[in-house]
Amino acid sequence: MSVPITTLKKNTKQTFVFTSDIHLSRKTPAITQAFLLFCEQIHHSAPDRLYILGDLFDVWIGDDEKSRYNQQIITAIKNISSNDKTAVFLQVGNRDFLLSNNFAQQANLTLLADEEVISLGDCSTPQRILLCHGDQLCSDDVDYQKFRLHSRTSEWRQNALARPLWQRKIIGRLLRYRSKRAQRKKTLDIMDINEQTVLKIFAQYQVDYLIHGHTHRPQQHQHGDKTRWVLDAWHTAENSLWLTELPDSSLHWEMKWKKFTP
Ligand SMILES: [Mn+2]
Repeated sequence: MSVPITTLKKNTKQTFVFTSDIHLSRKTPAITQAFLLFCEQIHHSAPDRLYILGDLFDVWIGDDEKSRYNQQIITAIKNISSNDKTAVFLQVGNRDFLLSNNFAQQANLTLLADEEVISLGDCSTPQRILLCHGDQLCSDDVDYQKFRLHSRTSEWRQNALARPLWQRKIIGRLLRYRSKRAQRKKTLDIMDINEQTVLKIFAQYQVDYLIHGHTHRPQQHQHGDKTRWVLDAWHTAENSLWLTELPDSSLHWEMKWKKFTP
């Protein structure tokens, strides 16, 4: 298979790539194919870092589900960093929050906390960037936030993972069904980010930029002098945000979409 290679500009210092909400599932082979190709392209174009900001999988019921499908994805991600250049980082999303160390080890990636700050640019005045999946910003969705708090405790986690795989599969399906049904009753505003929560998080982490996914509403927003990038979900196109640090330490941002090949 010939792989189109994105050539990185010469003389750039570092390049980071961000993506999220791929929602990998056996039921959507076009997305799976696009993601496998994306992994190959990242391997070849060799940016310094790839960040996957949550909802890599449409559902994840535990690292112990060793299906051929999951293994194929693990192998593809592992192959990225075999170029000895690209480090891969992963945050969990609301769909795959049971992803854990075992998966991370197999895929040779680093699991990040739900909120992670990175910095880039001039060392005397680096630009600070906050990364998160984005579900924690939707604070108007009170029911979901309650579930989020509850399901992220180690007690909930241990309880859930102690159940046999077949039971977790059924529970996973049930949760997705319930969440879809609940979403139908919620207005679009409730499911979007809350502006006050965003301003609070900018202040809390003292960052200049925020990058997240989850809402599936790709956009570049300004909040005063702060910038917020929202990544798109992979419905019909691959979506990624490329951040390049130029020789003068300034940052160049580019959102890329690539339609799936039919
Ligand atoms: Mn999500």
